[in-house]
Amino acid sequence: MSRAKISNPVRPGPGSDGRHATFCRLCEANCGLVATVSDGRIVKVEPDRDNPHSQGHVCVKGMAFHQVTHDPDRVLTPLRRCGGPGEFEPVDWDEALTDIAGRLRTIRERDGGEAIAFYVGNPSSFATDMAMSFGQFMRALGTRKGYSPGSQDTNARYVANYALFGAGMLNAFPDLTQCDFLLVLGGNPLVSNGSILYAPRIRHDLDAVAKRGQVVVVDPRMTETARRYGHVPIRPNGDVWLLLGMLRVLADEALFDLVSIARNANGFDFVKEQVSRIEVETAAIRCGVPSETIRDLARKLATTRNAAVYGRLGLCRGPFATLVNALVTTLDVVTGHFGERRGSTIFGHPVIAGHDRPSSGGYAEAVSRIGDVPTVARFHASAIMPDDFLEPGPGQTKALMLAAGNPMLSAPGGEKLERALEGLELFVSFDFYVNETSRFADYVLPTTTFYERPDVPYVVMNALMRPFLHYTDAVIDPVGEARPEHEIWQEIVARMGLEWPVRASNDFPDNPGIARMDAALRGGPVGDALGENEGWSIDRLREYPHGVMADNLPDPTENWRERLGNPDKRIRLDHPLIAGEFDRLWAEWREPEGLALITRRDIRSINSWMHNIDGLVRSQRPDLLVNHEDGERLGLADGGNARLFNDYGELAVTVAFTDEVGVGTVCYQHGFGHDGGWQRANAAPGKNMNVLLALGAGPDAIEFVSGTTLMDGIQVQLEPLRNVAAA
Ligand SMILES: Nc1nc2c(c(=O)[nH]1)N[C@H]1C(S)=C(S)[C@@H](COP(=O)(O)OP(=O)(O)OC[C@H]3O[C@@H](n4cnc5c(=O)[nH]c(N)nc54)[C@H](O)[C@@H]3O)O[C@H]1N2
Ligand SMILES: Nc1nc2c(c(=O)[nH]1)N[C@H]1C(S)=C(S)[C@@H](COP(=O)(O)OP(=O)(O)OC[C@H]3O[C@@H](n4cnc5c(=O)[nH]c(N)nc54)[C@H](O)[C@@H]3O)O[C@H]1N2
Ligand code: SF4
Ligand SMILES: [Mo]
Repeated sequence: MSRAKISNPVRPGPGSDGRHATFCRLCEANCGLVATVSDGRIVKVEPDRDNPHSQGHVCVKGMAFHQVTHDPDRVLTPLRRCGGPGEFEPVDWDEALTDIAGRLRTIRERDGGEAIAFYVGNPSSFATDMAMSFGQFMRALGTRKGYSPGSQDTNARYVANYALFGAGMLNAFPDLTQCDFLLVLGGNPLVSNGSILYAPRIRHDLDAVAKRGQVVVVDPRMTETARRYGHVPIRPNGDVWLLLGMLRVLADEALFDLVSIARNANGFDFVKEQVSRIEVETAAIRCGVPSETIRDLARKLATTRNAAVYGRLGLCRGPFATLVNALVTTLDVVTGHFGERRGSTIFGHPVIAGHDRPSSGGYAEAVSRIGDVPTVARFHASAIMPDDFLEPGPGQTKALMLAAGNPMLSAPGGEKLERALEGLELFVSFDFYVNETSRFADYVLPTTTFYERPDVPYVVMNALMRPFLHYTDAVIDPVGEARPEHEIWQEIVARMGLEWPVRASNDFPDNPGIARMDAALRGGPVGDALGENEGWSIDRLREYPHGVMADNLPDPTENWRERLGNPDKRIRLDHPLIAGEFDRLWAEWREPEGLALITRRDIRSINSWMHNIDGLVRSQRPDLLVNHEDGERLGLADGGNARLFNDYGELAVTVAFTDEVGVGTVCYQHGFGHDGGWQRANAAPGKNMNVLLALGAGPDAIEFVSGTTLMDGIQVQLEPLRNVAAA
């Protein structure tokens, strides 16, 4: 067949002309791509049909990414602030690094390492060398103060993992390959392509589940996924009641799988006791899902052999986010759908030694200077960041190292965060754009895009549903003066006269991240034990440019209990942290008032970026979705402008009437409101919705146990805005 020949590129070597098999690193799907290089530039990108995992699946973002690599607005030399925010002049590397190293040394000697904070953003998860070396950079500087988007994303799931499994980073996910009933809560995989769910062809997987059985999507919005498979509308943050209602049905109708529970879990009596405190009818009223639907869902889950409950982002940003995540797992456990059976919720194929151990991301290893909020996976809650930068005292942040993040648009903070960033003594951003955050930096140092670095799909390697392994070389050499992050960091450390904490590896002397990955792979359950057997190493993966379905991975449902961090190797349903959250629920839950705001994603965007690509951004309309009834009641006009506001902030929005959201819910796309060095993005409509978020460690700002920013279902008000342009 000619296809194999056409799309079977060899590895021409970084920068060489020809076709390079590689993979996209924008989201967890890591789809295979084939990039054609001519004269050092990527001139064409195709889906890699020979990638045995993604099998030719891609989305519009992956097909357009080379336009970022070759974007005329890309930062290609180091930039130094020379005026107000966003005013920069080019500076040479040597001068920039010498000045940065000198100023860091002064701050460190005067105020200690904790005066240097890091913010490491989402794209770092998809860059092995960055993900695996920023911790080394922090160690070299003597600081443990890291911020990340975790408190806008996964924290609550990690804390639930910690309580249930004794290991924060040990993620479970639905095994779609054999699942016959899937209940999705707060995820929109047809747009996001799945999160904590490594399945690039996810539509095919979900179609197959639906064909064998049923997929039901619980979401306040009729999402793309809900529309295709089946929708149960819910009030924002109502899930805690839906899940408790389902558990109550199981109790009333004796539908628990007692044998499986006895085998796998502790604390079942505690669960029954909590569940006995709520009637199904009360739960139904609180979540806005009819009691008959709650009963049907519970029965269906209990009586389908291969079934799973999957909750994601929409369950991770409410006032009881950790409890809700724990209840998702509890439902699986008490119906016999956890761990031990393919087609249920499982841990992935273990690939890398220690990837999911408590030491690679535990809980509460430190607390924040302000508010005593526990760290999750070693990161602090973003809602604390402005106060930490502004409030004097021991440990106050004086210098910020920002890598691959844009907290001005992605985290809470608004004008206060602006002030906090401007007040820093030193602020260095590692990015290939000047974004809304780095416009406040003293330096923006140009880094490489994914086409300019070697990689493995590191972040998904502990969530393998299918046994896939992949490695890519860099496709092209760094563009302009761009350099990989780890190289810049090592250079800064050297110029400070400090030691890089890890010795260079003989096999990958120039890349500590890939070296660490290689060691973890080779020493792990499928590794070659450093050449002792036929297992995997990065070198061997090099022989498979499209990636490979590995044949020697253990079945993830065997010995799965051994992966639990709890010493008795059982799931703990009654951890004190969960019990505490139940107490809080019974004491603190209040009927929400007013309009509740939620977020949506678009297939053409990735968080706050990719908006400089005209072909992706020109057709996007980040309008506020408002139910017709609410719109009319509030005197709004479809397509008209409105003021969206609450106690914390306000923004002008364009309103679109819809039936997609129910009465009482409004929905906006995050990541807009551009004002950086990206010309096309700046011209796009849309505002920064995160100015509406509360700050600090109080109960209106975060869910304390996980530091989660309260972001979904927050209370807002709306009023017509006439004669003012919203966009
Ligand atoms: N195209 C695209 N893909 C992406 C991204 C992107 O920006 N664009 N971002 C990537 C990232 S960083 C992540 S973390 C993943 C996230 O991927 P997913 O976890 O799939 O998250 P979302 O697509 O945001 O979907 C969350 C859903 O939760 C719903 N929701 C909000 N509040 C509630 C609630 O209280 N209860 C329930 N049941 N649902 C609620 C929202 O309406 C939304 O449909 O996507 C990744 N993929
Ligand atoms: N209201 C609301 N807010 C949200 C969300 C939401 O659903 N609603 N979602 C949240 C979620 S899940 C997430 S993950 C966060 C994301 O929030 P952040 O991680 O803070 O920000 P991003 O939008 O991902 O910004 C990424 C930046 O990294 C740069 N970048 C891209 N690749 C690289 C690279 O390889 N190296 C370097 N050095 N830089 C690179 C880009 O140019 C861009 O400037 O947003 C969160 N914020
Ligand atoms: S779904 Fe799109 S953005 Fe995500 S990895 Fe695939 S091509 Fe890239
Ligand atoms: Mo995310």
